[in-house]
Amino acid sequence: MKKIVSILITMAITMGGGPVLAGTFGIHAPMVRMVPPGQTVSAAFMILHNHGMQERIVVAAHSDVADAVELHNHTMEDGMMKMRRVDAIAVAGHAEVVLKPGGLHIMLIGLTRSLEVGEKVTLELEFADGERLSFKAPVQMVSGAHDHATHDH
Ligand SMILES: [Cu+2]
Repeated sequence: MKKIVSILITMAITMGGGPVLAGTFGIHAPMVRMVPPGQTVSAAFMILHNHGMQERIVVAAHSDVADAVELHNHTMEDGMMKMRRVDAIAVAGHAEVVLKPGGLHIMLIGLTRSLEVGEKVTLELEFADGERLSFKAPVQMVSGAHDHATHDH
């Protein structure tokens, strides 16, 4: 019996992410920033939680609400907050990476329709091993700095 268990574990490791992914990679508190009608750019935030031992690398994100979906980060350059595209977001084993305003985020460029507070937008993360993880993120008012954000005052 012990032998069978160890064979199964070996198989799971050899298969890479496989069906194990959904069980070992969690997406917490996902949200899409509400933007006024007519604004064509928004962003998505969430906490990526890798419950597994192996590092997981997000290489792309997808959604049908935007023409282009990019992984972005904010960095300070000459005292100015600049947003730039990143190739990947790596989440080490048993670690969390927070996507939040002013930091890492998923950029939704060229919204294909207007957003409504409370609606759920389908997002998909694509990992380096080709695995894809689909989930729903509610549209919310999000405070905090972002280049494309509107300000209330
Ligand atoms: Cu951005």
